[in-house]
Amino acid sequence: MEETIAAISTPPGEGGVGIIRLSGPEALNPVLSLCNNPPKQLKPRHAHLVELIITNEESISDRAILTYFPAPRSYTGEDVVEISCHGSPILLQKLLGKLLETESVRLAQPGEFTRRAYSNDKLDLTQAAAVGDLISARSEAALKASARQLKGELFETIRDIRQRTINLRSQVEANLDFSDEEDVKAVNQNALKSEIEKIEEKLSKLVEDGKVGELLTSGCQVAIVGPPNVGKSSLFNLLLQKDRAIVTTQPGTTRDILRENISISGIPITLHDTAGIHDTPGLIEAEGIRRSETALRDVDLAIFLLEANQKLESEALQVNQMLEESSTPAVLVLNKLDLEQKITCGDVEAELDRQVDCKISVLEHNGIEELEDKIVKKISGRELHTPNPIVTHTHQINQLKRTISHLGQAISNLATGVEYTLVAEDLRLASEELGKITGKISSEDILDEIFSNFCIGK
Ligand SMILES: Nc1nc2c(ncn2[C@@H]2O[C@H](COP(=O)(O)OP(=O)(O)OP(=O)(O)O)[C@@H](O)[C@H]2O)c(=O)[nH]1
Ligand SMILES: [Mg+2]
Repeated sequence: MEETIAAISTPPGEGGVGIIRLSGPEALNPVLSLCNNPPKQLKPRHAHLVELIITNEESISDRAILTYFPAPRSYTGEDVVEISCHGSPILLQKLLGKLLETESVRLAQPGEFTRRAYSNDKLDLTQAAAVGDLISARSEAALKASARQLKGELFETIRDIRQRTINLRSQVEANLDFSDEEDVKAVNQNALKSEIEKIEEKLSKLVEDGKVGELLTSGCQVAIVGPPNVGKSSLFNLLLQKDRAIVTTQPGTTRDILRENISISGIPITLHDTAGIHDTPGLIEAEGIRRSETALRDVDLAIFLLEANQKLESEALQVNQMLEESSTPAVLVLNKLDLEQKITCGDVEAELDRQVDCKISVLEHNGIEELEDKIVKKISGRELHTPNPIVTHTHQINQLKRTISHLGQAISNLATGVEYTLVAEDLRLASEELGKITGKISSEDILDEIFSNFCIGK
C-alpha cells in the first residue's frame, strides 16, 4: 500500500494563506488528531472550520479550514486532505512537523503529488509536465502554452498520430501474415509511403514549434553590447521601463553588469547591460570590460549597439570581432537617430560585414517596436503564433525526433525492395516513442526527469 505523503503545498504569499496537503490512505487521521474538537463527520469536498493544536507546550493553536477529498475524486486519486491556515512560514513548518511525527506519514518528494495523479490516471504525462510548466511560467506566453497542454491538446495530437502509426503497422503486418489469402488487400506501397510522410511532416512541425516552447519555458539571455556612450544603459532602462541603470554623458559610466528580467512578446528574457568596450580603460573599467566579454560569450543573443551620430571607431570593430569569435547571434542597431547622422547603414555594413537590423532613437522612443520584433525573430527563428499545441520539454522533443528518424527509416526500407518486416518494425518503434510522450509507455528515467523539476508540495 502507498504511504501517506504530506507537504506545504502553497507557501504563504505576503500575509496570505498557506496550504498543507496530505495524500494517501492515512491522510485524514493525523489531521483529525491535531483538532481541538474534531468534526464528527467530514462532508467530502466541503470546508470545515477547525482549531488545530500547533504546540502542546506553549498551547499555540490556529483556526484553519479542512477540506477532505476522498479517493478517487481528488487531485492524486487517493484520499487527500488540505489544511488552509494562516500563512506564517514558522506556523506551517511546525504544523507539518507535527503531522510528520505520525509514523504512517512522510514528507513528499518534489512533484510526488502530481506523479501519483499520473499513476492513478488523473493526468497523462503531457499534462503532468504542463503542471510543472504552469507553476514555473515566467511569462504570459509560457502560461498560455502550458495551459493548452494541461487541457490535453498535445496529448490528443500525439495520441491521434500514434494511432495512425499503429493502424499503418497492422496493415503492413496483415500483409505479411496473410499475403497469400485473397481477402487481404495488398498494401499499396505508394499510399503507405505518402501516409508515413504526412505523419513525419506533422511531427517535424511540432519539433519546429517546440523550439519556441523550449524558449518559453527556459527563457533566454540577451546582452546589450557596444562601444562606450552609445546609449546601452539608456536602452536597457527603456526596455525595462524603469530607471535602473545610471546614464550619463560621460563614456565609461557602466562598470558592473546589470541584469533584469523582462518579457518581449511573451518570451521571458534576462537582459544584461554591459560596460562599453574600448582600448585604454582604467583599472575598474578594465574589469567591467572583461565581464562584458564573458557575458557576450554566455548569452543567447547580443544587441550590438552603435551611435549614428559618430563615425565608426576602432571600438566598433573590436566588439564586432568579439561577436564573431564567440559566434553569438546579434542584432545590429544604430542609435541616436534624432541627432545629425555621420554614418549610413551602408558605411556600417561595409566596415563590419554585418547587416544593420534597425535604427532607433532611445531618446525619442523611436524604432523600439521594430527592435523588439527583430529580437524575437532572431531568438525564436520564426513567428511565435502557432495553431499547433506547443511541445515545451526537451525530452518530448527528443522523442519526436526519434520517432521521425524511425519513420524516415521506414520510408527508406520501403524504397529499397519493399522489406515489409522491417517497415513494420520501424513503425512499431515509432509508435513506441510516441507512447513515451503521453506516458502510455512509461520509462522511469523520463518520469524522474519530469517530476524532479517540480518543487516539493506539487
Ligand atoms: N540624442 C540622443 N542621446 C542619447 C540617446 N540614447 C542615449 N543618449 C545619451 O547618450 C549618453 C550615454 O548614454 P548611456 O545610456 O549612458 O550610454 P552607455 O552606452 O550605457 O555608456 P557606457 O555605460 O559609458 O558605456 C547619455 O547622455 C544619453 O542621454 C538617443 O537616442 N539620442
Ligand atoms: Mg552604460
